[in-house]
Amino acid sequence: ADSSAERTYVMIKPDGVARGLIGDVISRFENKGLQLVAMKLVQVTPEHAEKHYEDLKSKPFFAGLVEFITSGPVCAMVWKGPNAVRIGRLLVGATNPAEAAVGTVRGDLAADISRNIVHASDAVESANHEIALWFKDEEITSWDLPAAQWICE
Ligand code: DGT
Ligand code: DGI
Repeated sequence: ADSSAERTYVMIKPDGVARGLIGDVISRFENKGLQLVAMKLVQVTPEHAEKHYEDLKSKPFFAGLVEFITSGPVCAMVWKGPNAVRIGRLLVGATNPAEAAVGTVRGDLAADISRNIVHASDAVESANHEIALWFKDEEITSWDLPAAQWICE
């Protein structure tokens, strides 16, 4: 498989949008060398939020998580590039901002686990599942990153 074609689902949550951090988060992904192939602002419904977080249904914080994620628009994106999933998780940092390394989105910009600004898929399989949940095929663009030859061999 061509690892340069790997894609990941990244979402700036309502706290990140409300705090004016969309540009900061996007810059980090652009500067790293990943390619933005789809993006939209979405007011999430509770049904859709429950699907996105279905793995966490049994957690005590599930209701609060759904309430939070539906409380304002999110910025839904698909990023592409070599090891996009792993690199996305690296840029985002540990789930708990109190444990996230400085230099990551959560390490630099967040303080509480329930307001951690951004989501990034944790595996290739979940990325494919999440991309299909959030985007129609025709919403995902295909374009050439002019700098690609300077980013990967
Ligand atoms: P994400 O990107 O929001 O799907 O989260 P992940 O993949 O970084 O973290 P994951 O799937 O291991 O855990 C899901 C959520 O469960 C996480 O955002 C916070 C919560 N969680 C995980 N481990 C703990 C824990 O030890 N204590 C508490 N209170 N919550 C936890
Ligand atoms: O993939 P992550 O977002 O890093 O983490 P996850 O899939 O384990 O959890 C999804 C989100 O749920 C996470 O980003 C923040 C929230 N969350 C996780 N654990 C807790 C939590 N929210 C609260 N209030 N309390 C938690 O323990």
